[in-house]
Order: sequence, then C-alpha cells, then structure tokens
Amino acid sequence: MHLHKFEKIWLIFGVGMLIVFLSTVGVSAFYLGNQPPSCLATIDPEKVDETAPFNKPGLKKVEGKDWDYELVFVASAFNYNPGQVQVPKGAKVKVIATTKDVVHGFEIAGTNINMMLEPGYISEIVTTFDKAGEYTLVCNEYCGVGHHMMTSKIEVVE
Ligand SMILES: [Cu+2]
Repeated sequence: MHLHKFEKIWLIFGVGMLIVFLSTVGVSAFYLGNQPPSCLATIDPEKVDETAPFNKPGLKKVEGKDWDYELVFVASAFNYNPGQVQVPKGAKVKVIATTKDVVHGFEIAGTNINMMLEPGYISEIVTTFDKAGEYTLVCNEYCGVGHHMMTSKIEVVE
C-alpha cells in the first residue's frame, strides 16, 4: 500500500496527539487522582431543617478533617441562612449548602466561588479566604420575585 507523504505526516500527527491526550488524561486521573465533581450527596428537600448539618446553619470548627471549619448555608426563597457570618482569615473552610425549595445560585462576589444549589442535592466547595473584608453572597439563578434581594454577608476577619 502506498501512502502519500502528507498522509503519513497527518497520520503520525493524529496518532501522536491521541497519545498526548490519553497520557494527559491518564496521568491526571490515575496518578494525580483528579475526578469530576460528583452529585452523590443527596438530601430530602422537605426535611432540610431536621437534617444535619443543615439543622444548624453557620460556621462550625471541625477536628480531624482536611479543613478547619464547615460553613453551612440553607437557601430558600428569598434568603440565605445565616444572613451574615464571620469567617477567620486564612482558615480552610468547607462550604456546604443546599436549598429548601427551588434552584438558587451561590456566588460569593469577588471570589471564584460559584455553585448552583438544587433541591435534593448538597453542594460543597473547599476554600480559603486570604483577604479580610466583606464579601457578598448573591443568588445568580433567577428564583422568583424576590430574587434580586437574596443576599448574605460573609465577613472575613483577622
Ligand atoms: Cu435565589
């Protein structure tokens, strides 16, 4: 079988790229342990208030975990609970949030934290607030007539 020079070059390039992509994905998945975020954490949206940790929203110090604090938020039309919270600067914080009714957003303005809260699911993110100051938590998923008033305040203190 005769292959034209350009066909050979193109085949080598194609196979080479395939090897590069598969190696990158392979190293990332099996050596670095990267996984896509999962939606495995579920909750009965009608029993949020009785289900830990959502029965006590707010900041909690935890021991023996990869993070120092857990910050629990419950969203509902049209507010977040807690409506204001203080977080120590530089601490590793796991934000855990869910919604009691419809889909809400969870964006902390001025950071790269941006989650969607869906009824029945728990959204989590681990973060560190490196800069002291006031951060506004806003809902960025239209959820009804009070959507624009749906905010909370996170104060990062020394
Ligand atoms: Cu909302």
